[in-house]
Amino acid sequence: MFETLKEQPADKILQLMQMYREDPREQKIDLGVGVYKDASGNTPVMRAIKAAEKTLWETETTKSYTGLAGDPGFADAMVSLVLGDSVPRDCVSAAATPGGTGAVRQGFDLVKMANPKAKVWVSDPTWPNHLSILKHMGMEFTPYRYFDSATRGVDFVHMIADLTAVMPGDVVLLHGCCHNPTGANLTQAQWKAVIELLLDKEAVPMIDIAYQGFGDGLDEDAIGVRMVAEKMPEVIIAASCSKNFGIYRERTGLLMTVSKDRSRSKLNQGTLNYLNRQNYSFPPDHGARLVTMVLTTPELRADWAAELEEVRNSMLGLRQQLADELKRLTNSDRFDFIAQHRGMFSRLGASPEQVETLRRDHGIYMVGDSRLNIAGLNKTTVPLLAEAIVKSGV
Ligand code: PLP
Ligand code: TYF
Repeated sequence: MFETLKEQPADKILQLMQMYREDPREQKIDLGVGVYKDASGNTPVMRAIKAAEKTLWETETTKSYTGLAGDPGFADAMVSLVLGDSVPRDCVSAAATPGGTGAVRQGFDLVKMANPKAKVWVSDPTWPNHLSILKHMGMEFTPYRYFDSATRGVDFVHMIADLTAVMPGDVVLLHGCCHNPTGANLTQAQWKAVIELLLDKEAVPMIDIAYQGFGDGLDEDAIGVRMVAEKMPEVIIAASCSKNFGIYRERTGLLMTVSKDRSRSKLNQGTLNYLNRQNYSFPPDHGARLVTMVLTTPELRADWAAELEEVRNSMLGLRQQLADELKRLTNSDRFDFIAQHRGMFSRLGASPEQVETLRRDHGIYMVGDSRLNIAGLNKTTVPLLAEAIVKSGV
């Protein structure tokens, strides 16, 4: 049977991680995979998570199964973190999933169950896993224009023009904040216009939020998703705790549905539970429990929020330093977009050849579409990157 299997396309981001590891050069810079790194290049366990882990070790008395949707306390804490008070809690159904990827996958499963004819609209570009999961599931999807390669901002005129073709019941996938891979994000006015369009088209928004707290702040980064939840009758939301709690390998995420018609919440919840059972029964609990402890213990929450602010500000500082350095070297403001982008990523706008030159001649690793992870830099490597960018003719 196995002889029928075909080679599957590799994940380019993970491939790049491997190439970086194998590069023997001492002076090399990893701007590839989206993992936060501090100035020494480490991805630390956050202080509040460590503290919660210690308490958990001391107090946990059982590792018996939770429920199919995971610990209800986790859902409550995360629904509140993501949605604030934009919608009453009883309009929201939620189930813990293995990471944000698990939530995205289950979200697509939910779409397929509810409306097999739904087409999923995805930003061009988007996180490559969105596309590979949709392909694997045999779901129909269409890109909508999103990024203006001249300004490196959102190409809003074309985004709206493309979304005008959305049909009732179609699903429009949006990034909640810190767009991956471009770093270009919708303004509040643009969110409002998208909501009006989707209402008019009777389409269903699905929001992937994987970087809350990495852009403008915890509440600021949730403004879009909260506006959508407040205005739209139905919403699907996939949230990841990997980045903002620094618990990548614990695989912690939450899939939420919002139905303004509360009488649907029970059925939605049952469907989310059912989907978990079909795929893995009970979702992982360790990371979810840590997140719940951090969010519900005031001292831990305050310390976590403070550390997240340090992380966010360090990335903003690096963005500004890189934009300033490039301004100095090129005598132009054409790289100012780096300081305006938000989150871990910016799409530089370099050609594949230039990305290759940066890797070959300068040991600088960024994804082939010229996405760079700002957190892979530090004060010393910013000038090296800026010089290499200019030398490579970007
Ligand atoms: N969605 C986006 C846009 C991402 O960039 C990521 C990557 O980390 C995820 C979802 C899911 O992350 P994870 O499965 O590690 O929680
Ligand atoms: O885009 C990124 O780099 C992150 C991490 O298959 C990631 O979202 C990369 C590839 C992958 C899963 C997560």
